[in-house]
This record gives sequence, structure tokens and C-alpha cells, in this order.
Amino acid sequence: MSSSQPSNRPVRQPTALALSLAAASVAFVLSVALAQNTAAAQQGHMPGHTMSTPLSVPIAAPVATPPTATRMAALPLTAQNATIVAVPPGITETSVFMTLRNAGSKPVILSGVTSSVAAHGMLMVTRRDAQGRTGMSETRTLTVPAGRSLSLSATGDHLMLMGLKRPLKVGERLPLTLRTSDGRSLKVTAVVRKP
Ligand SMILES: [Cu+2]
Repeated sequence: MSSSQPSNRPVRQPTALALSLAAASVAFVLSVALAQNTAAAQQGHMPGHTMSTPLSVPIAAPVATPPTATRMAALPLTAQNATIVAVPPGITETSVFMTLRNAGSKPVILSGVTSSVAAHGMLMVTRRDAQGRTGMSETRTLTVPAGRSLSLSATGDHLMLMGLKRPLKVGERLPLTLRTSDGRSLKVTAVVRKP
């Protein structure tokens, strides 16, 4: 009656073993990936802001074959109070403010910003002309000095998102990617706030 059951066992056991080995190796890979993310995240980021090593290829990278993420050191940058300014309906561009702190011993040169909700991003400088008028203009780079902070604000250097693809809601949290001139990137979570 049940004499056929024992003969099934030797077949099932190796299968179960193979499955558990496969599960174990997946778990191992995941734990390595988690450890790497945690190591990057522990470099002093503030609550509400995320930071990670560059896993995506910069869109406008001038090099044909960008270095892999594993060979690039994580940026020593942290972002605080990242804010996307809420704009009235119909307005399709907005400003982005934050304070960037560079804990490293070399300047970090920002060369771009992107967001999935905007067609493109720009780095901006605000300057006062000889007549005392203030105006902003696009700049190719913004520098966070070694061991110092760069404040991106309404009255100074800042970022802009152009060609918003949809209205942004106050309180919404959106990811931004800051890129540097040496091909690294920093992911920042910004909150949409009223000006
Ligand atoms: Cu602006």
C-alpha cells in the first residue's frame, strides 16, 4: 500500500536540498547587497534623505564606458532639508534647495541634476549686477568645498527642474539624482514644500 513512498524520498530530498542551497545563495547575495547599501547609508545621512552609491549610468556621461559602481568610491556628500518648491498649477518649472555637506578632503563638483518628474534639471547661480539687480543664470558646475557645506537657496546657488511632467503635491517626497563631473551620483529624497 504505502510501499511506494520510501522510494520517492531519495528523489525528493536532493531536490529540497538543491532548493535550500539556492535559497541560501540568494540570501547571501542579498545580505551582501544590504551590507553595501547600509555602509553607504551610514556615512552620515540625515533622516528623510537617502544616499547611495551610483547604480545607474549617468544619462549624459561623456565617456563611452562609465566605470562600474564598485570601482567608484561613494561620494562623501550628505544632503539636508532637500526641498522642491511647490508651484501653482500650470507652472512647469521649479527650484530645488538643500544644504550639501562634503565630509571629504577634496571638493565635490556637481555637474547635473535629474528627476523622473522633470524633463531636465539645471544648476543655477544667482548674482547681483552693477545696478543692484539680481538675476539667475545657468552654470555648468557648482562646487561643494572640501570639509564645507554648500547652501542651495532662493537667494543663492540652487537647482531647477524644468519641464515638470505633472503637478507636484505639497508634502510629496521625490527622488533626485545629483551628478558630479567625475561621473558619480548622489540620490537625494526631496520634499515638495510651499515657498
Ligand atoms: Cu532658478
